[in-house]
Amino acid sequence: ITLFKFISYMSDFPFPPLLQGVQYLVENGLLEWRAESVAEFLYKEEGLNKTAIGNFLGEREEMHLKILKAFVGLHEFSDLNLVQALRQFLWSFRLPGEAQKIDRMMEAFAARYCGCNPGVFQSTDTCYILSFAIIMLNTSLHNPNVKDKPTLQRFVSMNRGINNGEDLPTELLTKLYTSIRSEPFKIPEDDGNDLTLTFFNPDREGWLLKIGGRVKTWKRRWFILTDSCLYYFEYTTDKDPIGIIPLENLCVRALQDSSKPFCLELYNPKGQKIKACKTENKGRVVQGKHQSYKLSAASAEERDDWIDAIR
Ligand code: 4IP
Repeated sequence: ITLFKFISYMSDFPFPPLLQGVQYLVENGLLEWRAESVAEFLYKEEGLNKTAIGNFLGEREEMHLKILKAFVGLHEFSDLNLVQALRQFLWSFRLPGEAQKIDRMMEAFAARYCGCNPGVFQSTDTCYILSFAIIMLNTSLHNPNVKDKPTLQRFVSMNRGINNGEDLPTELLTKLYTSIRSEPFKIPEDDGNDLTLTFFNPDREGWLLKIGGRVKTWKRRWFILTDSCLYYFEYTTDKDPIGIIPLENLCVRALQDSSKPFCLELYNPKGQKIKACKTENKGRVVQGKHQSYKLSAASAEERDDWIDAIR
């Protein structure tokens, strides 16, 4: 799951990252390829990239439509007004930019809202249209580039006749308008997302030398140990790591090496290749190619401290 989060987090990933991540989990028996299971994973698992969730849910394929339906079904909208429900919904992923994707998601939302609140609207179409009107209202009221701010009267008249030819109650529209005016929608930002938090309070961090997997060159890398994972970066200030090594099932030991002093090695006691991932220069995420990771510290004391911390 940590690998998966890393993959989903890399926004420059060239193919739909969540799809690859989900496939990885399914192939390794960590997730069932059923709409309900995938939806629950996307809904509950913390630290996933919400832009990626939005794109994934907006896909047109049949399985994605089912997952979208199941995902929306996990939201409880009973007794919430439409703005409250939209606040909850729009916080659970980031709405994609593509019109057709937005359309599919808002249709699913409207169907769920009406299912939870029978009798509020005459049809799901009404709910769908009003939801769009509210999202547009939010932009008009809170985007500083929009100079002409719609009044309540304009909002009410814009929505005339949308309830199967009839008007919606003015009290309802007033309530929704006031709520949006006093508080804009909170949109999840994926910049500075949870991985930054992950690195905020590490178990240990510092410079180490690391030798390459295939090409045996030593590179100085900034290592962060946290969450049972070892991350390495080119610079201390980098936001994105070059690589991530989940430490589960690995062992660590001190090692003598003829070329570098104070070495330690991460290895798999079963002799298998280590499961890790890294980014190539163009931001593509690939699997690591290390049989073991050989690292060199600046002193014997630092080496031993790393070994203790990793253990
Ligand atoms: C590279 O050598 C670097 O040592 C890489 O380290 C390493 O990747 C590569 O291993 C190795 O070929 P050159 O830069 O001299 O080509 P880094 O990614 O820290 O820059 P790892 O997997 O250690 O990160 P392979 O196995 O990808 O070839």
